[in-house]
Amino acid sequence: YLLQKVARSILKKNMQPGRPFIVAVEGNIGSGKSTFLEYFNNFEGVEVLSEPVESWRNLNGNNLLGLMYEDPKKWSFTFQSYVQLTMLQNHLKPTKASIKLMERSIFSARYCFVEKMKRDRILPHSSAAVLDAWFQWITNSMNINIDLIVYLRTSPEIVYQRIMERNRPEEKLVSLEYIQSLHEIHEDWLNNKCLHHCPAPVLIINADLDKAIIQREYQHWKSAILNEKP
Ligand code: DCP
Repeated sequence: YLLQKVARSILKKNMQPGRPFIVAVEGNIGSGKSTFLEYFNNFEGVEVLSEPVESWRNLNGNNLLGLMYEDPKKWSFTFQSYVQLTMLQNHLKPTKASIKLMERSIFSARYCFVEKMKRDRILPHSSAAVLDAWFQWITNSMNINIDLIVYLRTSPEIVYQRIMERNRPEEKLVSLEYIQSLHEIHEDWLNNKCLHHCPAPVLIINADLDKAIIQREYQHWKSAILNEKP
């Protein structure tokens, strides 16, 4: 009877027994989130959920990412509404793996990108209020658990260079100013902790390091990221 009572109270607190350890990887555009995920995808018991950029580029033939960069005032609300939906789908996706590794989260969509669009008045108050109402309802009424945030911390100049080199057609319109300001917002949220609520402890990794040597850094933090017991 006592065991049943404990189990019930655990379930009530959304701490489902046996649920995976959930890690969200965050960082500026071009900070190396995909490379990080590729590295950790090789370990047993890890399920990687990449960001659904491809579906943002093709929703029934509509390139929402491209539209958002071409005419931000017209399309940012549409784009961020869809991002919020696809992020929620990733958060709620069941897994049998013991570690669920997610690229970004519903939180960075709201606290970094929507935040930036609000500050720049790209999103009018009315549209931001609708996105916020959805965000508040989702995060208050659903199990959006995150156990660890890995923050790939970079310098804006370095990621800007990488973005220019990878040459995604939609991102041709991204400016260094935009990247600098997104950097400050990530910093305030995850490093200075003075902006919005932080949903999990944060592990900061120096992601300015070159692709060839950053694996050493990943190796160094592997046991913390994969929640391995000593
Ligand atoms: N984006 C956005 N709003 C969001 C999430 C992403 O405008 N809520 C945009 C910014 C980029 C593209 O989507 O143009 C992908 O951004 P990410 O930083 O999420 O992914 P990257 O592919 O840049 O990651 P990395 O290079 O770190 O692997």
